[in-house]
Amino acid sequence: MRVLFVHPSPLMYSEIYLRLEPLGLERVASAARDAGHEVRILDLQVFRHVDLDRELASFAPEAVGFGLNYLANVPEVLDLATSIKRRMPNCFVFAGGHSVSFIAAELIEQAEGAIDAIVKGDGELSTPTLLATAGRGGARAASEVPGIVTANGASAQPPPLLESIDMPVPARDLTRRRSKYFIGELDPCASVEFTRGCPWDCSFCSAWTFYGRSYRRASPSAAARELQRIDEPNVFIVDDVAFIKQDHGEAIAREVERLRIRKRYYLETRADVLLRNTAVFERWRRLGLAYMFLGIEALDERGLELYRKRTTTDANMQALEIARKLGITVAINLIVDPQWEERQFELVREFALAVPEIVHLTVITPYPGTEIWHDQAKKLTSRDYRLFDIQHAVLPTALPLQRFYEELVRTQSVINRKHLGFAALAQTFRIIARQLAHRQTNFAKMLWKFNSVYNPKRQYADHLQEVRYELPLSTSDGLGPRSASDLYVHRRSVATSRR
Ligand code: B12
Ligand code: SF4
Repeated sequence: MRVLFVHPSPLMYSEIYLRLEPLGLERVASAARDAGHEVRILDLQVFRHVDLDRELASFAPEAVGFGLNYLANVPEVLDLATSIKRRMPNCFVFAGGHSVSFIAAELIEQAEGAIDAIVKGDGELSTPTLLATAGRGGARAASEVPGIVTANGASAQPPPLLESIDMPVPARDLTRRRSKYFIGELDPCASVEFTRGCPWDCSFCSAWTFYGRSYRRASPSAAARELQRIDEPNVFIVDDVAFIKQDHGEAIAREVERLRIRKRYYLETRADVLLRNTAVFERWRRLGLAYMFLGIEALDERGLELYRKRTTTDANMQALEIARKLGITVAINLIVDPQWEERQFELVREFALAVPEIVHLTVITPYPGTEIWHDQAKKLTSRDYRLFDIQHAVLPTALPLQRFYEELVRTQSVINRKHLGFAALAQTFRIIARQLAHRQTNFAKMLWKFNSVYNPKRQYADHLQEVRYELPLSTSDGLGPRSASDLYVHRRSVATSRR
């Protein structure tokens, strides 16, 4: 079959800092290609809708698969799927990814025939089976494939979990315009996966429910070989929590040293992991680890408990000290509660100005698949998919909504100005000069975008747009109190290693 995989457009609010290759889509595309299909990828983060039209005309795909990791992309995908079905009624249209796995049945209904099937969970095993079945018997037969949901219902079998994440190797050769992928000054930047899953269970997060709390590790030799294959000088390690297991991180480091791979890295981890496994971060610092994102989330014990972070403010502050000593630039995330008033924003501004780290703010958002969805979904003030990007408030705000955004953006711009202060600017210009010499312009463009993107009027106006597609309240996993394991997409854990 000729299969076209499509990643939707970026969300404006994330594009300002980064734009990264669609690694999950590349892995699924690779699995489909290994199964004998003719495969292409079109990433709408770096191409436009007219390019998709051209691709549909020239490639004439028999199947189109959309990546739907993000709820905010659902309206765009519904519109694209509808127009593809109108234009090519025999084309098999399917979707897969993180968010769509939690709303599969509802989305099939909402698509009114434009989407034939949804792949829940890991896509590498199910997709080739789905394509083979669709090729033989069309959409009707597809509902028999484990982990697949169609208009005929869901397969009784849970989605198959990939035992080893060493294979398939992502089809990076299929993503075009790769120089457009970057994160901050790591420009251009590729992505790599060393582990999959997270053994913690934070109440606002769906990473652990998606993988049924399983945790899988790539073999050190496969991980290093993959780094070796990457052309870009910079790499984003996409693991939910990097280097949970010190020995695993050390073993990959040994291979990287043996192969003399030299790159600069960005990763995300937890403060307690950094405290416990400092040695492995130190070693990776020597190998090129330059940036680290720490999900601190709250500045007080009450908040940490509420989000079930299972860490303490002391541990968080100690971790920041360690990162500073190691010379790693740290961005920390804090969760904004819509119930905040001016005083709480003021405290965050004071904190952000007092620490050298970059402080990033995200607004608490109940996503299907999280525990807070079950307590909070009934309170939602909007179910417009596009607002579920953790930069908008979809729960009631204590301040009038406009005031809330004014405070939020004011806090974000204080933080932004701090990093564009005089000393930072001098350094920034050196980086830009170096990158322009290599024709990389993503970072330079990003710096000037902040004010046009983060604008309280614009954020407020986003709530006033016409809403054509709403996130359904009765998602497959239902509402109301339930046991955590009822939320899992993958129900069988492999290679589970708890903390
Ligand atoms: C890397 C990452 C990013 C990258 C995205 C790079 C890219 N273009 O794909 C960046 C940093 C840009 C990013 C941004 C955001 N992210 Co993000 N991100 C992740 C992260 C940490 C890993 C994703 C990844 O690459 N995993 C490795 C690959 C191999 O797995 P995968 O993508 O899930 O793909 C597998 C399956 O999902 C499936 N699959 C995926 N696509 C497809 C397509 C088809 C057709 C099929 C059949 C199957 C399939 O098969 C794949 C192989 O098994 C996840 C957490 C997680 N554990 O998933 C959060 C996560 C997906 N992100 C999240 C969020 C909230 C965001 C932001 C909204 C945050 C923000 N405001 O900045 C933005 C929005 C991005 C946008 N739309 O523009 C949430 C999603 C919540 C939700 N329910 O919507 C997650 C779950 C994090 C979390 N813990 O809450 N993110
Ligand atoms: S927030 Fe981080 S540590 Fe908590 S469950 Fe999600 S990925 Fe794991």
